[in-house]
Amino acid sequence: MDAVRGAALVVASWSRLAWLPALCWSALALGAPGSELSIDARAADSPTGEPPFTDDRPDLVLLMLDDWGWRDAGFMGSRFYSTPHMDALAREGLVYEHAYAAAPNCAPSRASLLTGRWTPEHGILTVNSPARGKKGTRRLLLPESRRHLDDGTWTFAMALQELGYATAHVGKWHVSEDPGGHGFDSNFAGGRWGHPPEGYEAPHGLPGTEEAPAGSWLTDLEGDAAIEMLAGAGDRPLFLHWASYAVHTPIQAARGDVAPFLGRPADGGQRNAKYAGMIAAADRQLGRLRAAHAASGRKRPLVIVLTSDNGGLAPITSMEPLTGWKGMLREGGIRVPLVVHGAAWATPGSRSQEPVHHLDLAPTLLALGGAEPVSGLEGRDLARSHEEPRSLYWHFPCYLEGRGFDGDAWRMRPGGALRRGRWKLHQDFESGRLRLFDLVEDPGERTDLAADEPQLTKHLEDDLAAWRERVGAQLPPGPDPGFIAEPVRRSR
Ligand SMILES: [Ca+2]
Repeated sequence: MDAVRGAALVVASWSRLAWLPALCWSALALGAPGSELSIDARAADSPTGEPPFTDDRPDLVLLMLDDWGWRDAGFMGSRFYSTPHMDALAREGLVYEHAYAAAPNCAPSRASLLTGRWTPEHGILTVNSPARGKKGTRRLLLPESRRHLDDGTWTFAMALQELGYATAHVGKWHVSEDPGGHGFDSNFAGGRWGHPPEGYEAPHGLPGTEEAPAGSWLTDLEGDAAIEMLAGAGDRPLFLHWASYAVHTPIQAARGDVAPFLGRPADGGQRNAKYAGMIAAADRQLGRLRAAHAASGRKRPLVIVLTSDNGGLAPITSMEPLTGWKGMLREGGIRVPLVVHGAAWATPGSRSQEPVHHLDLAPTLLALGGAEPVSGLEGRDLARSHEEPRSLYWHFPCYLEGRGFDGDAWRMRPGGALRRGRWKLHQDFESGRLRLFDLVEDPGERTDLAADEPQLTKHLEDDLAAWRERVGAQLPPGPDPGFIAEPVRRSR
């Protein structure tokens, strides 16, 4: 990998925010469309002519892999993949075993994480059109789904920027044309693309990789860029949003990364050596970043959050005992790994079964960055203990083609879901059918308890409907008059 370290990475200039003499440490008002969000700094003293960034706030790294499944790491139970650096992070940090993405596919999930908003609030409900699959095969008309966030849409990166953080994006962006419109000072490889358009081996066709030498691999270049961002932050604390292109399709990895997995026995549906090589490459870059931070002389502590934007893609990987995969509201589509490392409250070696959500990351990272609680965000600061139960919601009024669960002709039909405590409710918008699962007893969502628990089912259905009303979620407006016939069911 040394060959790529000398690559001339073109990283956008830090100069725009090299100095923020006018930064006001009190009551920074940050406008967000349709809401009043205000940020107050709490960690730093008022500037008195001294450089304003002499505080001890941590560097914040959010490392999010793409389509990285819930069991795609040793610390999540895989015996096929090899993730020593992630496993060390998990051992030294807090693992949330019931963590959820806001959506079962890329762009809506990412838009929610960045804005702290439910998908109906920012309007990106799926990737591309909600009416996917062949014409004439969809039973319902569908509400509109936005492709991108508008430039200037509030993200918590903007708030961290206002609080004096150097803000850097590395990797896949996918929610607009340019991270620069959403609070990032610098960008490596991010844009509208949902996967590397030219593949993982150079040339990549992504901004910042133009001079990457032949034979270099994108995940390694991301690691180089991340380390460069660290150096570029100077005296300021850094927020690094490292949304790696790995491990999204195309499934490609360097020969040396694949070799250790060739011939390794399959384990619980995990058997793809190239995919294992992609995970190994990402794991190695995490290790490099931690080593670089330790060697950098930076006095700041480092907080790392490690997660994925949605479930893994079958049949490339398996989330067993969870069922379903990327694109579904079944657990395998939305439950993701989540580790918090380096925060005072993230007790080393601890594991939590509390249901948590990517909407929690904006308030959590803002608090670590010195912001007062932000009104208008529904997520919870994970630093605080929360006794009171809450519901988590998903809204996916969309069709997704592809390999469905249990032979279904669709990967996903229009529907919604709710998690509250141990319970998970699914609502199918085509039939109105409700299904209820006890995720503690039945993590694979195989035994429908709706008929056994009618009162609970009705209560959760009402809860989901009230949430839709509150956030302006649109239901399918009616039957599709162009419907002819469903696609043929696939055998499993
Ligand atoms: Ca994804």
